[in-house]
Amino acid sequence: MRIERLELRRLRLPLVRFFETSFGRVTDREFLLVTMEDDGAVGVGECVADANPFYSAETTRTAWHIIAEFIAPLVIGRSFDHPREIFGALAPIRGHQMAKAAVEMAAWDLFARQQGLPLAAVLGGSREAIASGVSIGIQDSLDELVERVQIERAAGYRRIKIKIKPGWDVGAVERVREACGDVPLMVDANAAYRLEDGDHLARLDRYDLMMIEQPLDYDDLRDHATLQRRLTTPICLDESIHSVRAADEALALGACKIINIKPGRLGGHGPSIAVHDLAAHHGVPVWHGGMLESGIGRAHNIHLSTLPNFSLPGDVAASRRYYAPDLIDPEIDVRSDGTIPVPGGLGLGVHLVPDRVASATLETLELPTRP
Ligand code: OSB
Ligand code: MG
Repeated sequence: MRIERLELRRLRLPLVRFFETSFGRVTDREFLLVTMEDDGAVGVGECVADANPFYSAETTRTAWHIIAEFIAPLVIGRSFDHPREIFGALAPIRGHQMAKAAVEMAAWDLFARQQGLPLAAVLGGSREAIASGVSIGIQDSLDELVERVQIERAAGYRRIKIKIKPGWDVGAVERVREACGDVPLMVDANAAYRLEDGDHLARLDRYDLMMIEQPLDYDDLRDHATLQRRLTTPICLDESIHSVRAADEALALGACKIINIKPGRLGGHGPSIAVHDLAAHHGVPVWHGGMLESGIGRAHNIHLSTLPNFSLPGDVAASRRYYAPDLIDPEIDVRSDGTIPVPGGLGLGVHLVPDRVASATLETLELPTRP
């Protein structure tokens, strides 16, 4: 595979429904698409950085800068035998995992198409459908929260995650348990608590939650390890697992019992497979997180979720929960049993609808830039 050209595109899409986490409410989503070309073959990746640096330090504009000025010169005109070489080729650039992932993942799609294979096969996955869960944001009232949980359960989703923050935590879980019984339930705090809140968080232990995701600070493994010893509920780490090494340290410290894998947070499919394998080696299950992706990122997530240690339902749900219409055709849909079939065909197995992409586009850049 020889990377001839990249196209960078910044887009914005309105969300079907607002999404609120401990770091705020969003009503639309800004993201980048990276298109990679080699001799007429094309691969696409999505950069999951947001317009703001609240979930991670990266933004759509830092990713644009890093891809255009630093990543493109390292890959354009170069040949790679396999896309797993790309992340290593980007090692001179410190951090900026989401920028790296967008390019790396486009290369996996391109490579799979050139090989005449579905992306899942190239990634090493085998299942033909994935188990799907949903992430439900903070609502305006507990009644609305219960209503959302009921709607998603009726749609078939295999587990429910609710976002929590101080003031919207134990009471919200109690209310959902009262109204919805023993649904498979977990919570995600997006780093909203401190170790001093340990006694308060331990009140969640009585609700039989599958896990509590990222209760403490985004880069804090030590306090998570301390907190895990005080909780019976398993801790799952999201934000903290920003590299294969961080995963290794978290497992060594006992900072978590479950890992959320997001290829954007780790630098692409290559490092995600490494974390998947490492967790499996420790007997730790993983599941696939979500970043409110458009159809391109969503399709990448589905293919990656076919690896064997993705043994818990993830946050990869149907397109229509997010965008109407999505950028791709056909959309990603969930079946009534809560599974999503892996798109067939070559590479991602989905295609962009050009006029939808055009109307969502804010700016584009071709690399190398034309004189
Ligand atoms: O913490 O998992 C998270 C969305 C944006 C940023 C961070 C997170 C999320 C979600 C939504 O929970 C997952 C999804 O439905 O895509
Ligand atoms: Mg999370």
